[in-house]
Amino acid sequence: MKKKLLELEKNALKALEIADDPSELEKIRVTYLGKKGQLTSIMKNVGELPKSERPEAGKLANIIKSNISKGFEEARDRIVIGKGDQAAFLDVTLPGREPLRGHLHPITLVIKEMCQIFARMGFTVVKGPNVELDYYNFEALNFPKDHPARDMQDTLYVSENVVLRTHTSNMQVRIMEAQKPPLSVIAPGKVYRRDSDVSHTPMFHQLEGFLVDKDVSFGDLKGTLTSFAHQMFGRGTALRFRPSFFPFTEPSAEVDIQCVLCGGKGCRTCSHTGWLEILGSGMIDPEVFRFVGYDPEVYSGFAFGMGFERIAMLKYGIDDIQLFFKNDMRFLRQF
Ligand code: 2NM
Repeated sequence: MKKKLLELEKNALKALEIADDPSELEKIRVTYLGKKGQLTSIMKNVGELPKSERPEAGKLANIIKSNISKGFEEARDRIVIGKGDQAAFLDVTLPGREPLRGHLHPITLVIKEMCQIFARMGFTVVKGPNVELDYYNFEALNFPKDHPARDMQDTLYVSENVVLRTHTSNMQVRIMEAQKPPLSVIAPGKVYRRDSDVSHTPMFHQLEGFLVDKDVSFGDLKGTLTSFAHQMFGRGTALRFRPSFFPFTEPSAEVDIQCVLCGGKGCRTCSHTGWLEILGSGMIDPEVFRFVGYDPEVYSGFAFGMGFERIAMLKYGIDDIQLFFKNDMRFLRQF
C-alpha cells in the first residue's frame, strides 16, 4: 500500500506540474482527490490492513493528501493568475481595501501655518542654500572668529570656509546685499548643528525674520511678535520679553509665552515657571548694516528666530523631538 500511495503522489504532482489550463486542473483534482478518486479509494482500503499497519498507512495517506492539495493550489495560482484571469478569485461583493492616503508632515503643517501668519502681516517668504559660505553664516552676521558657535563641536563644516548653515539668517544678509529697504522677509528652512538628544536633532527647521526701514523701533518688534503669538497660540496668550544677547542684534530679547499647557500656573513642561521660551529677537546690530552697506544712521530694523520643532512640540504636546524624524506611522498618522 505504501508503494501504491507513493506512486500515486508522484503521478499526481507530475500531472499538476504539467497542467496549464483550469479544466485540465479540475480533471486532475477529480481523478486524485475527488470522492471517487484514487486517493479516496486507497484510503478506504486502510481498514482492511492488519491492525498493526493501519496507523502508519493512515498517516502516510494523510500526508500525501495534503501534499497533493498543496500542489493543486500552487498549480491553480500559477495557471489562473499567470493568465491574468484574476476574476476567478475576485469576490466583488467584499468591501474594498482603502488605499493609504498620505498627508503633510506635522513640521510642514506648522511651517505653512507660520508662514501664512507672517505673509498676512506683509512679510515675503524666501528660501536659500543649506550649504553656505562661512561669510554669510557667521562673518557678516557679526559672529567673530573666536565665537563658540564657530567651534567644530557645534557647526558641521564642509570645508574650511563652507558650512551647513546653523541658522537661516544667511538669507537675511543675501537679501540685504541685493535689495534696499524697506524690507520685510521671513526665511523658513532646514538648519544643521552637531547635537543629538531628546531635545536636539542634527537637522531641524527654523524660521528667521527681519524688517528694515526708517524709524523701526523695539515697539514694532514687540507688536509684530505679539500679534504672531496671539494668532499661533490664542488671543489671550501673555508674552514676556527678557533681555538677552545675540551677536547680530542689540538690544536683544528672548520671548516667552504663558505656558500653553497649564495657563501659567506651573507644570512639568514649563519647569514650574509658568513660561515657555519660544524665540530670540532684537534690533539688528549696526555692525550687520555696515557689512551689507546700509547706513545705520538712516535705517533700523528688528530680527527674530525660532525653531519649528519647538513650536510644533508645544502646539501638539509632543515630548520627544526625535519622533518627527523616525518615520513611525503610529506617530505620523495622528496629524
Ligand atoms: C535669532 C535671534 C535674534 C536674527 C538676526 C538676523 C539678521 F540677519 F537680521 F541680523 N537674522 N536673524 C536673529 C536675531 C535670530 O534667532 C534666535
